[in-house]
Amino acid sequence: MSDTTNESQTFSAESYFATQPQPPSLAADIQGVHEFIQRQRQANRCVVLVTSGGTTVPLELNVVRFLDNFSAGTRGATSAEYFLKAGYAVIFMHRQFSLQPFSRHYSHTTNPFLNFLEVDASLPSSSTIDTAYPYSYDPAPTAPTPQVTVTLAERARLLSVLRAYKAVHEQETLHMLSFVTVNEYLWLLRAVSREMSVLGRKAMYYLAAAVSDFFLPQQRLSEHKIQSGKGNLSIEMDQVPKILKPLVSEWNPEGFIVSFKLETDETLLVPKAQQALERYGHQVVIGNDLHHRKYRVVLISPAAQEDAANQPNGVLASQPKYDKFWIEIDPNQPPSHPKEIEEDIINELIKRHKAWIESA
Ligand code: PAZ
Repeated sequence: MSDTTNESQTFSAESYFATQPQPPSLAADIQGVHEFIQRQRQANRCVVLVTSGGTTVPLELNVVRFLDNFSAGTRGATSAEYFLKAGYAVIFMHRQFSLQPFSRHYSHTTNPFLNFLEVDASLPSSSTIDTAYPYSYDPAPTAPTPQVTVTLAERARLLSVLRAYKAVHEQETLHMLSFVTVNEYLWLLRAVSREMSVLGRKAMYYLAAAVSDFFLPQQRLSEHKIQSGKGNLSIEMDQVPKILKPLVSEWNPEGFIVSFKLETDETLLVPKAQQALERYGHQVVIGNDLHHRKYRVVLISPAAQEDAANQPNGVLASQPKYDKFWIEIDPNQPPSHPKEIEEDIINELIKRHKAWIESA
């Protein structure tokens, strides 16, 4: 099928929000964010918005097919835990069903939690129990209650994850929001950013989600499933507006903003990250390449400018415009105590955020 779509246009953030539909759940989502931020303000906490996971771009209104962006949500979920550990309150805005703080340790693909559970050996064998109570939550009252325990080797780790998880719940410092499409992501980002502006410099943005650069405006979407059988499919997509621009200049100019740049060609990391800083004027761009992202990243930020008055001859030598700060860990981590690069990234960012608040 040939489905050549016409009339592509360039969307500014303003024209995007004027023409693309607001998600039905937005008002309720933002009410929850508003209340969360009020509580954190009263507790005098810094709040970080962590975005995580990939966005989709539907190709049909009744969606069967969509374009997706690569991201498991590991960076975001792991980073959120380190922010929480450091005393930050976290708004975790993630792609539905991607990894989440704490539960990520027992992801069904890499580390299924059922592998760490065992049934009390004094009871009948598991096959007997299964036959007696298949998937039942209500065993017969006369039957002995099966005792499920965690394997000895996993107890220490589970305990520390569980304690951190319970503490966060008790303190109510984690607020979850989810999106699927790039449209939901953009509407949420704008609304959450505006809510966070009351925090002034105490607001941090950690934009780790992998956001599509292209989308199909609602007005050009086919209502029903695109039919095959008529040859090639050709779709012209529009560019997603550069959302960092209004975030930095309008929605929360006081916020400490950290964006990510993902490349597959490592030589592009530094120039592309510098280009993003130049264009948007925010605080940090973290460059990472697809294959080494778990072991090596580079933080690019505007260079601190020397004051000419402090120079002996009152003249400044030409200064670099950007600082580069590499963070690396050994890729061969011991399985019992693996170091996570996010720990070092978050420590560095918190140091810089503190300086940013103090320099106000
Ligand atoms: O979620 P994950 O751990 O699999 O991947 C993280 C990442 C590579 C998506 C993230 O670090 C990142 O670079 N996000 C921004 C991607 C972008 O340039 O749009």
